[in-house]
Amino acid sequence: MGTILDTIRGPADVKRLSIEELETLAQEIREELITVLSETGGHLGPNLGIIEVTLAMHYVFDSPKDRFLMDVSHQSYVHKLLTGRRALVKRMRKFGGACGFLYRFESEHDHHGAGHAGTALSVALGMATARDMRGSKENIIALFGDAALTCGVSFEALNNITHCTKKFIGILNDNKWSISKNVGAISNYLNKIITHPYYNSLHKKTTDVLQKLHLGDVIKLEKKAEAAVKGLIVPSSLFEEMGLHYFGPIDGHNIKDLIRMFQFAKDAEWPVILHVLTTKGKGYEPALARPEPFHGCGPYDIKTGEFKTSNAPDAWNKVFGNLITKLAETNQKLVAITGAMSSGTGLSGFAKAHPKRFYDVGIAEEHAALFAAGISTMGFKPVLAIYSTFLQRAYDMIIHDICLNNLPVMICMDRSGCVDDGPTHHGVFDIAYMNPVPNLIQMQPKDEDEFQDMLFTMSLHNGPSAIRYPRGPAPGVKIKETPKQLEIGKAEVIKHGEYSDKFKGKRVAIWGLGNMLPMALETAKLLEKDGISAAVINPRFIRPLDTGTLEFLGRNVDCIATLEDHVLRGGFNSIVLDEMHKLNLQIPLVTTGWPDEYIEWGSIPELRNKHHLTAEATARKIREALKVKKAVDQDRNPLGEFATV
Ligand SMILES: Cc1ncc(C[n+]2csc(CCOP(=O)(O)OP(=O)(O)O)c2C)c(N)n1
Repeated sequence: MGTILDTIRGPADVKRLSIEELETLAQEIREELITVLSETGGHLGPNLGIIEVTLAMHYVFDSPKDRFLMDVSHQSYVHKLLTGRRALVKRMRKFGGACGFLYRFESEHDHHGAGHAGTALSVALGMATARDMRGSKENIIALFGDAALTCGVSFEALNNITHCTKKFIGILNDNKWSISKNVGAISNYLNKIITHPYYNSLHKKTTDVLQKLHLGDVIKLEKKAEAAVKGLIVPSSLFEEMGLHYFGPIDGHNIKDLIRMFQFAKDAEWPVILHVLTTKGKGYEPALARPEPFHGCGPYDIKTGEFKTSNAPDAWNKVFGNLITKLAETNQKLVAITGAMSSGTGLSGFAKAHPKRFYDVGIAEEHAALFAAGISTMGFKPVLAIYSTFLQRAYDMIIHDICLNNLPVMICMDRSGCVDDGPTHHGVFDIAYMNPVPNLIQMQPKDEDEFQDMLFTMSLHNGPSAIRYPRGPAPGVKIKETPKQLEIGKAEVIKHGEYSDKFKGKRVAIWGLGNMLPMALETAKLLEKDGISAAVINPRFIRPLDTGTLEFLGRNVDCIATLEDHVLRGGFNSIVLDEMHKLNLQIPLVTTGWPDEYIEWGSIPELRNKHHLTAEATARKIREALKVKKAVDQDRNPLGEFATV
């Protein structure tokens, strides 16, 4: 027998259901998500928690005319299922499948793509303001989590709402969890509301009143009526003082109550904040028991909730966590700071081992960078561990506070390079944005052991330093007992080539940055089969670049190649090209990296293949470059000899 979910082609099909049918549909969606995500992985916990809220939103409002904004938008899977994207959701985050976030180019129901936290309220306010300017009537609804209130930008929006519009609907989805347990004073404040004796005693009364507000009633929210409803709901001075009309807490799993409250908000002529309580992972025992790993997870066994793991070596983030925890044992000045990503950055172990030197500041990268700057001025060594993509938020603080003041902050950029989440999460801009900043050194390790040496070197460096490393398994090399201090700005020649005249015209030096070094070695092997001699270099330092090694090689080979897990525009290659120009090295530069576009989601091998980040493609380009150089040199020199550079 077909399910109700089978009949849902779009929001119109949701609107014709009874409450009982909506409740059945909620259950079917739960089962669908648990099953699909057990194969694909994805944001299971947040989506299981938001099913009833999303159903009620589609029941009351008219998407796509009415606009739904979702903060981070990792909780948008249910919305996708209700807007004709069930087949895409079955291939969640896979190459050619659904984007794991709202994505404007995927559906007319997605009005703003996001993946970073704290954007929904401001974008929604922009839309509401534009609606008022053009005189149209659509509803703008911003759904944001309790952890979005740890982002300063959310407060910038709240502060601005009454100044811009009279009609605005915010739904605060409070499940007490960020990825880990939510932190900070706002979180405590929300908890106070929930545990307020008022709430418990009045909750039943509230529900009774809501029952009386008949479905389909158009409630004209006169001041009196508002007061009547509000009297039964715990007041919140935080929102009220900002001129916002707060209603809550509301049971976020009671579809009937939600529909009535949303209808009420729809008819209100004031900015409204609805405080909805939900349970992350609702309906799936393993996700309830372990909300943190099930926030965003890989494939799992449905019955046991165990994750399907591979035998790959430890991931870079885990290696980082272990190394920095170990380093903090001997260096009592090390302090680790995370912006709500303690497990993601691998710092959970550090938090346990050194609780007095660990700070989770919430989703507040700008604050985290300033906080680190402050700490560093008092003789401590802050380790600012933030994903490359989220660090974009703190760029001004890096330039204006950390580097201008030449402060010894260790900036550790996880997820540098492409990741499977897609364009919101790729860390492919950090070389470009770090390169122009004075005083900063930046590096990337080739393996775990060098990672240890680099962290050690950073811990001894008396100025700002940054290190980038990717997502996924590290190579799996053994880490030596005692780290070694590296010479700043010195590259490592992994393999020398033949530089003699015997190979003239057939010599290349390949610089493989960090996780691209194995591809550089593979490229060298392919070229050697054709009699081309290839040197392979591990740059170690992006800034300062080892210009001595570059010059030596540049004067002894016929072509230089760079490989990087970063966009080509402004990437490592452009630093090399710049130096080649200064050194007057007139030989071709072959570049491999990501093109000048937003890269989609999918597995890393699929993405690399599609965008030609492969050894084969690099070798092909090098052969071409050598051919062109030969032709040009012969043209320049009628005797047919190669011009020496
Ligand atoms: C700027 C930024 N920093 C960090 C993250 C990583 N992140 C993704 S979801 C999330 C927690 C969101 O919690 P909340 O807003 O309460 O929504 P919930 O997951 O509970 O539904 C975090 C920290 C991010 N997406 N953006």
